[in-house]
Amino acid sequence: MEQNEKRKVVFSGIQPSGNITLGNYIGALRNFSSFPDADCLYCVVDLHTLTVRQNPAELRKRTTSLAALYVACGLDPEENIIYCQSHVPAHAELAWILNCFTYMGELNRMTQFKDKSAKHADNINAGLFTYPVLMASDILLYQTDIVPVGVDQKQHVEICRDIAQRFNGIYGDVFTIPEPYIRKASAKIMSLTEPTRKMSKSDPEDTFIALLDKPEDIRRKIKRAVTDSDGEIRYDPENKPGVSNLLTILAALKNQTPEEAAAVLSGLGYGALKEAVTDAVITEFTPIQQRYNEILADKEGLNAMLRRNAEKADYLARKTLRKVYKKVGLFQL
Ligand code: AQP
Repeated sequence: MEQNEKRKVVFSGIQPSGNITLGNYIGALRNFSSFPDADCLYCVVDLHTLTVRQNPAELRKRTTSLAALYVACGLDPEENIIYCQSHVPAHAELAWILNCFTYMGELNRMTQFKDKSAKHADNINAGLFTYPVLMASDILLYQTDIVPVGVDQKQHVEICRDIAQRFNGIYGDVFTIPEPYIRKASAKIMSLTEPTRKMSKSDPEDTFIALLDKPEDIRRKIKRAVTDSDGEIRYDPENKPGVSNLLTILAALKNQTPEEAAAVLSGLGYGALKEAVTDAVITEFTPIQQRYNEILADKEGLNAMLRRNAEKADYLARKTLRKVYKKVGLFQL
């Protein structure tokens, strides 16, 4: 790297809105360690979870649990800024400003809003609608270059780019325009019971594998995963969504393509496929769970880490926010 070349900034976050799933792990979490030469921020985006009603005690517990999981998955908290969104007020402050630079029509097109409105028809709140603006603020506050996400979040990164370009068009180069980073093979893991739907942490337990599931639960859930009746192990997401989903999981964990994973098992039955997936998941998760238990045993150490890193994030976020306030004409003392 040239001496004066700016290091890239990576930002991503996960909501503590349920038990972290195999989908969150394959689509996002495990890709977070792919940027050794960048300045990385990994946020527990707790404010986002309030768009759906949460049990307060559960939310608090899941927030520290997710921070511990970040570290357990290999992110060194001295090298990466691991923190909690609500500990850095600039996220909510910038969101207000950017709300005033985002059109209703743009937000109306967001598929996540449509999906979540259908799922929570009794609570279609304004926060659910403006969720992408808060996400844009998360990203833009840190002058982020790269956003590692699963494919379901691509549309939100695109609207973030649009908002940033619109703002820069009026006020000059205030924000870096971010790029999504989506690993093709692992972009979308589907539900075990309804393999045409995304695996989601806020869905019922038997639809997903949680990163903290016990081996016997992993085995049971995969055993019950929906397949089909034709009996051939072949990667064909359109006609064989269940089998293809299992192949995607296996391939992602073994760094193969789904076709390669299918070739290894060719001629065998679905029992063998499920056995292979179970072994791969348990092998991957066991060391993470061991580290997680160690980290969680030192609650004070975990809290101190979160406090230290929130201060670092706050310092960076304030720099951008001051610039934004000045540009839009807010009087500052
Ligand atoms: N099934 C999935 N396959 C691949 N990637 C996935 N991600 C989520 N589900 C899958 C990725 O995980 C990251 C964290 O997502 P989030 O917590 O911010 O929100 P989400 O996308 O809405 O995740 P969930 O699990 O579906 O949460 P709920 O149920 O609360 O809505 C993102 O990078 C996402 O792409």
